[in-house]
Amino acid sequence: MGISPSVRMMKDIQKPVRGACPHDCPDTCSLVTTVENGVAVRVGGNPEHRHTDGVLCTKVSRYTERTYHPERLLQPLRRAGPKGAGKFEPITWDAALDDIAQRLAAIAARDPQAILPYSYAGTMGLVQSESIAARFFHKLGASLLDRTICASAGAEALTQTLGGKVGMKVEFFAESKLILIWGSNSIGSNLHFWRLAQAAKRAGAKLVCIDPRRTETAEKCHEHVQLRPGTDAALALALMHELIVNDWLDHDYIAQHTLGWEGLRERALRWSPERAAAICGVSVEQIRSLACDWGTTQPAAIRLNYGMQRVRGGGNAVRAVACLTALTGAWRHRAGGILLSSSSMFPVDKAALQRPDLLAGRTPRTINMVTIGDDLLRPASPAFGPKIEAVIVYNSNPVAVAPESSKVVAGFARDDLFTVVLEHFQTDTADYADYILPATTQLEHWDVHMAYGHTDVLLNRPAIAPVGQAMPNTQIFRELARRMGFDDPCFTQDDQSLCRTAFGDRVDYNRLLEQGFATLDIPDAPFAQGGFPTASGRCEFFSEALARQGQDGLPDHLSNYETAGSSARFPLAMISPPARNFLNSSFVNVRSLRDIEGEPLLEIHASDAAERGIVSGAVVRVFNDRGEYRCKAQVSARARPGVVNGLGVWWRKLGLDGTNVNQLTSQKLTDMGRGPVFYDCLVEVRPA
Ligand SMILES: Nc1nc2c(c(=O)[nH]1)N[C@H]1C(S)=C(S)[C@@H](COP(=O)(O)OP(=O)(O)OC[C@H]3O[C@@H](n4cnc5c(=O)[nH]c(N)nc54)[C@H](O)[C@@H]3O)O[C@H]1N2
Ligand SMILES: Nc1nc2c(c(=O)[nH]1)N[C@H]1C(S)=C(S)[C@@H](COP(=O)(O)OP(=O)(O)OC[C@H]3O[C@@H](n4cnc5c(=O)[nH]c(N)nc54)[C@H](O)[C@@H]3O)O[C@H]1N2
Ligand code: SF4
Ligand SMILES: [Mo]
Repeated sequence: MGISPSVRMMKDIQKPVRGACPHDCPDTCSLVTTVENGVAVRVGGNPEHRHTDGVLCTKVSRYTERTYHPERLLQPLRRAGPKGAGKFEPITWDAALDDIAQRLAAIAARDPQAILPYSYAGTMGLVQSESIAARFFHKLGASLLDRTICASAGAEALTQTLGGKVGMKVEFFAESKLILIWGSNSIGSNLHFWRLAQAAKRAGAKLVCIDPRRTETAEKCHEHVQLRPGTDAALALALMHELIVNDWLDHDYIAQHTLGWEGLRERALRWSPERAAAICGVSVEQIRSLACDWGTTQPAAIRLNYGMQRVRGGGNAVRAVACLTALTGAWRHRAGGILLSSSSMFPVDKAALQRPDLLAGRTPRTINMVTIGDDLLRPASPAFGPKIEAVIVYNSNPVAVAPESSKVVAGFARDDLFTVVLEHFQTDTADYADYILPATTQLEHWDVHMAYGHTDVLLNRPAIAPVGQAMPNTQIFRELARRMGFDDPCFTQDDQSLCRTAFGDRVDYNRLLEQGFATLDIPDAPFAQGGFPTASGRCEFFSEALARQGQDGLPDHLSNYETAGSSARFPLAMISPPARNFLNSSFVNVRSLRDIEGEPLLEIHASDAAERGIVSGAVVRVFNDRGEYRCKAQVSARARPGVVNGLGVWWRKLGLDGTNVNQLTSQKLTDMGRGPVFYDCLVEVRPA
């Protein structure tokens, strides 16, 4: 059938094969897969890679269970029932690809913008995410996708403050004397950072967790600031207030390496600890003592994570927190500063991988992946452009992970929508496909990875041949490109060559081939002498760029769209942070991991539960004007009064009533970066 993926030859490898964990996790571990007679028998952590240190999380330690899962998709499937019913029949690759190419060509002949790619970070690999796929959609002239579903508020905020997704080198947290773990459940979602925090703790450091949920991480820190969701900027501004009135400032660092100090000073002086305490729902004393710790301890560092930017004011909050590091000159020490993401430190040649030049002067519209629910239901209009007629989904499960699921489901259920899903499993999204195409996993293809929680590049070699008839995403798009008549040689570039293209000469590829990873050459204390990658070269308290967009140039507290206490009908705030044994909606179908998580749960504080006659184990209805979701209640000290925690992100079809927590979340957007506000959501809970 004319398909010969370059990875098909990997057969009788006996020795361990080095790879990289593909998942959307800051740790990007180096993997070692043991293969016997062509079968992967064990996936372990590489002891030679210092950030992995020989250890993997529970999820990926079970990778062979996922790879050889009895429900793994092994052949292309064509819909054989109504949309969403999940009924499919096998079809050959050639028949599937021929038909898909014909359907896309017909739509493209009218307006290619009616075709939409939908992808995120199912794999973070630079090759199996946006390389041939991006080239394909650029050549087609399809709608562009704004990939905002996770991190764009924080990313934009960091860019407007520090100049990019840059920060401390993670290894030096082990030498910090004070670590604020802010909006991050490190034990659950950043395990290898937690090991560094533990090392710091053993050496005498104080650990403080700032999180509305009493997570396993919060329990193990010296202090837990259990604030209301969406109030981090108020807390950060009050900390600044205290730094100013107590003169815990590095005046020299502020003068030389920051911009907008006078304005920020004036703003912060309006945020007394009393004012912030009332908004955050924490005590004045706790704010004062945290400020004293931050103002008087060096080296001091902040591990910020994305949990705190999933609210209306998420961008402002990240800016406010980032400013704290320059006020005290924390950056002077290699163990001081902040780390949210290290992505911008990687010299990736995105243009070479993705080839935006293939647009050839066309400027297709951009669809925000957060509002896919509304956008799939939108008719053609001059403002919107053509109705979306086709969606090609890869590396994502929007029906489960995108907000306001009832709309997302209604959109994907449209009979006049042509949907193709490239997947490992028949997910909630795949149930709505016209065609499901089986994709290879990380054990079966080549890839190269950057990281967002450390500064090493990793190479992933295939350990086994593709399972069943699975093909790498790249190969599927090559085959489609050929059928669409795209004859530019960039469509036949193979995966190993793409791995080289990703970094060009900027990373030693031979080193990657030899040891599986290569460390970027970055100074230990990158901003000790300022030199931020902003336009001014300074840490920008005041952002001219934001002011030009009509935004407040200084960070401020913006209250949530749905502020706790503002609605009599829906009095509880709901956050939906990740479950430890799932990764977003990945792994929910892996039996042994699902068994650890049990069932979809809503953690609720004893006082809120008692008021409603709810006991642990009871099935409850969680609802608001957007929908209703049933799950089990757990009366738990992990929840603070007034806030319920609906742990994510379950497959809808594996829940109690065929929905999940995103039935309740909204499609509103953050102040910066057009991101989602998953944790800015009011609900009511009743026994079912
Ligand atoms: N095991 C596991 N690991 C994961 C993931 C997963 O699903 N499971 N997801 C991965 C992904 S996609 C990402 S983006 C990363 C990071 O994903 P994050 O969402 O940053 O994940 P967490 O580190 O679990 O931290 C979120 C924490 O923020 C808290 N939080 C919620 N609202 C607020 C708030 O308003 N303020 C503050 N201060 N805290 C708040 C939550 O209670 C939670 O403990 O993790 C990745 N790692
Ligand atoms: N309520 C709520 N919703 C959330 C969040 C939350 O905290 N609360 N978190 C949000 C965040 S941070 C994120 S990042 C998004 C994540 O949303 P997604 O990026 O959609 O992540 P996953 O749910 O893990 O789905 C990824 C899918 O890609 C598939 N996949 C993996 N590798 C490959 C491959 O090589 N080829 C192909 N074709 N497919 C592959 C997997 O099987 C999986 O089904 O969810 C968001 N949704
Ligand atoms: S999910 Fe994270 S911690 Fe687990 S193996 Fe992958 S990179 Fe490591
Ligand atoms: Mo994410």
